[in-house]
This record gives sequence, C-alpha cells and structure tokens, in this order.
Amino acid sequence: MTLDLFGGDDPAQHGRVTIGPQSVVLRGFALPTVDALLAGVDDVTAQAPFRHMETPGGYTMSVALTNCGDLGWTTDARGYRYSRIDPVSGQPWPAMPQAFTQLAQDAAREAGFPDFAPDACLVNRYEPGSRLSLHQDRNERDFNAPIVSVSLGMPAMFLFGGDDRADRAARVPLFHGDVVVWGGVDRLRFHGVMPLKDLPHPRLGSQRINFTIRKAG
Ligand code: MD3
Ligand code: FE
Repeated sequence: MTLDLFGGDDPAQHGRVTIGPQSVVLRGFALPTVDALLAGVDDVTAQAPFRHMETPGGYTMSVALTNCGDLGWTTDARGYRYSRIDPVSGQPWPAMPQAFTQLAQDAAREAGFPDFAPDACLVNRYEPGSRLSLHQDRNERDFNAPIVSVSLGMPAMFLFGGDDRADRAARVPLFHGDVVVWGGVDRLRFHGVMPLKDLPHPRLGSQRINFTIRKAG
C-alpha cells in the first residue's frame, strides 16, 4: 500500500467496488455531506460520550463506542444486546441525525435496497492500535435489512471473511468518506478491522470514526 493510496482525495479511489454478491464500497460517497455528518457525530457524542465497553469474556474493547437512534448496541459481562436506554446516562440514546438517515437510505438504494428503514446507529472510534476481531453481527432482529457503514478520518484495513470463522478473509482498505453497504447473502459474513496505523487525518487527527446504520428492531 503506497502513501498516495491513503491520501483521501485521490479521484482514482472514487467509484463503486464490489466486494461480495450483495456488498459494495461506494468510494467517497459521504464526502459531499461530511460537514453535516461530523456535526451529527459531535451532537451525539456530546449527549452520549464514547466509552470502552466490556465483552462477555471479560475483555475491554480497544474501540470506543456510542449509539444514536431508537436502539443502541451494548456489551457487558451479561452479553451483547440492543437497548433503548444508554446504560451510562440512564436516558434514551440521542436521536439519529437526519444526515445519517438520509445518507444511509441513499447508499442503500444505490446498492439495491430501496426500502431501508433504519432505527439504530452504532458509532465506533478507533485510535492507533485499536482493532476489531473477526465477528458476525447477529443481534439485529431482521437479517434481510442491510447495514450501511460510513468511514471518517484515518484509513483502516477491513477484513471481510466468509460464513465460517475459519474462511479466508479478504482485505479491503477503507478511507475517509467511504460508504459500504452489506446485505442479503453477505449479511452474516465474519468481518473485522486490523489494528490501526497512526496516519493522522488532516481533519480528524489520529482517530477513525466508523458508524453503522442498521435496522435492529
Ligand atoms: C459485514 N464495524 O460495528 S463496518 C461493527 O469499521 C463493525 O468499525 C467495523 O464491524 C468498523 O460491527 C466494520 C462494516 C460492517 C458492519 C457490519 C457488517 C461490515 C459488515 C455485517 C455483515 C457483514
Ligand atoms: Fe460488525
């Protein structure tokens, strides 16, 4: 991977990259609305700050997370689940910013999912060294709905595996402004993120924000 590929505004990165039968990377799709998206992240994190959650296995996640929308994903010693209440504040999660919903529906339509009605958004914050080990997203009620992901800030190497944990994973670099839609037959594929390198982003510095817009309930 050359430095140039991590530049972020290289027009050669733009376009549509098919990474599975029903998964597509829309390079730079979020760039036109990035100001509104970052304002949304600030709004959400002012009400529900990023926190490092515990896994049921007793580990602390290296990725910090928060949520917005009607339902938010949490993990603690008792397991993984969606809930309406932020366990830190005791209040409902912040509302989903309109810019998130609009972008997610536009991207889902582009990818062949015209009726996406999201009710949840998980916001992840990575710092250098943060990683996400291979996992499946199975806490949502309806696996027919796609998941839309938005990457901002530092680049990351996404790992896209198969339906079995042992399946070989493809490496897909994700850059500031990229949007990915995952659905249909790809919805339960194992996936993860390699430990982040410290390649500070001009706007976000040494962090990567990824948010995934979902239908959880
Ligand atoms: C593929 N987040 O929050 S987004 C997660 O970059 C998560 O923060 C990663 O995995 C990140 O659960 C990857 C992409 C993603 C999300 C859900 C998927 C890819 C997926 C569900 C099925 C297949
Ligand atoms: Fe995931």
